[in-house]
Amino acid sequence: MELLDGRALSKQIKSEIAKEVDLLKATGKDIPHLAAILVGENPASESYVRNKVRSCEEVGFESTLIRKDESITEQELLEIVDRLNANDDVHGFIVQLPLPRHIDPIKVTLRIDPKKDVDGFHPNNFGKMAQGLDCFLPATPYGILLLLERAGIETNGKHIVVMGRSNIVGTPISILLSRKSNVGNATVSLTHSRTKNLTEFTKKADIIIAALGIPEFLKADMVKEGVVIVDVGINRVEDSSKKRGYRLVGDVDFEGVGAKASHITPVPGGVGPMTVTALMLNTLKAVKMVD
Ligand code: BQF
Repeated sequence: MELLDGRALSKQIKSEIAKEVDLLKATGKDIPHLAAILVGENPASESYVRNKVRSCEEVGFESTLIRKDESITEQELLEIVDRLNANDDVHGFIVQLPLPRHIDPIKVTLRIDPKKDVDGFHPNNFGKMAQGLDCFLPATPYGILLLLERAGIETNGKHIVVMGRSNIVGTPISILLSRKSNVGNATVSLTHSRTKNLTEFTKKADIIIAALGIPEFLKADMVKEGVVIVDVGINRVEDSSKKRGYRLVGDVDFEGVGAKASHITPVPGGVGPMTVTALMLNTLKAVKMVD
């Protein structure tokens, strides 16, 4: 079994981005600037936003974190989005999800200028993605494509089973992998909570993308020998032996499935870092779009 080391690959791609930023700086071009809006105090969201700010520092981007109390109204949040849309100093921005229940994430996403939508969640970008047009790809699917590409994993003609149909992972990655393109040309089965006989699909899969959000759901007896596993899950499970009181596990039983897999992403250190790096690539793309 070979580990698909997202942390190592991220580091490499970030050093490539840093070189490009040095070149931008040397030629008097704009320094890429990413802004993030964080509402409330969800510990996981705080850690994700910290990762993004730290990555900006590593690649030489400017970053701005806008923190708001969870009592902020939807209208106030929309006004911040308008302000960032109009601010020429900010090339791209994200609204960290999830949002408090009284704020409609769809309404907020629709308000983001598609040219600054570095998360690729606006229907304008999603539609372009589905049609194979140039756009911001959603960060996690983009990170997965980079990981498969750089690891030299062939997708052409392969049977890929995607588990989970969310708008941010399962649905877009299934579209991307079936496109007529590099790291595409696969035959994709998109499975979900209503899929009957799931194991009949997973046992035939050459590659499995697990993004269903259930800790250690995929077991060894559900996969064939030599399968490639991409584990998108990030689940906190109680663990009193850790000083934080929990540990992170994916949607895949790493020990059992890993023993049969040809390649597998670890959690942490697999898809997660690639997601953040893909966001950096989208921000670099956003700068190039303005000048
Ligand atoms: C790692 C995310 C679910 C819902 C909203 C590195 C991240 C995570 C893990 C990270 C994620 C997940 C992010 C690791 C951003 C990925 O070492 O394994 C980085 O920061 N992520 C997010 O912004 O929103 C989410 C998952």
